[in-house]
Amino acid sequence: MVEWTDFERATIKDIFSKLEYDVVGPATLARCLVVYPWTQRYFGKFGNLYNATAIAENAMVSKHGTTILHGLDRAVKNMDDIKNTYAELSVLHSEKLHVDPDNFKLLADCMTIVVAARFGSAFTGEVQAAFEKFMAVVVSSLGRQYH
Ligand code: HNI
Repeated sequence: MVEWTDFERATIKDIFSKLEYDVVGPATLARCLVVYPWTQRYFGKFGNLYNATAIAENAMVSKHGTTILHGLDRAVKNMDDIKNTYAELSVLHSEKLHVDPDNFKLLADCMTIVVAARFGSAFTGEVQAAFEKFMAVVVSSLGRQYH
């Protein structure tokens, strides 16, 4: 069971309440697909991922990025039980989608960069620490059902 300080709880709620899911989600997934091109292999049916511009303009990437953000929203709303909240999603990524769990961390890193860019100087070291802790719990929970 993960312990959260009042500051961490407040910071996570605050960040997500200010994020536009349909902007940050697409930007995060697009960045992941550009920076770590091997992650494209899971999105074969998304069509043109030929270069950074194609990825940024790909409507399926945008839609799925938004879906991922809504997936994260469930963790924000269940901070005391992220592991169980993600049990089914972990099984899906493991058994059906066969996503290498190392990729969760890569996506989390991309999201940190996107969020940092949007928050600017408000994204202090303490805020980053809280955000990265939250994402680490997400990554670990999504990887729970792998064996
Ligand atoms: Ni992920 C589907 C959430 C990381 C590849 N993913 C989903 C869905 C959610 C979701 C929600 C929709 C499930 C459903 O249809 O019931 N994914 C998340 C979250 C993270 C994450 C919260 C990490 C923070 N997924 C990743 C990563 C990859 C990935 C890193 C691959 C590199 N996910 C997929 C694929 C699908 C998917 C592929 C199915 C897409 C589709 O449209 O069929």
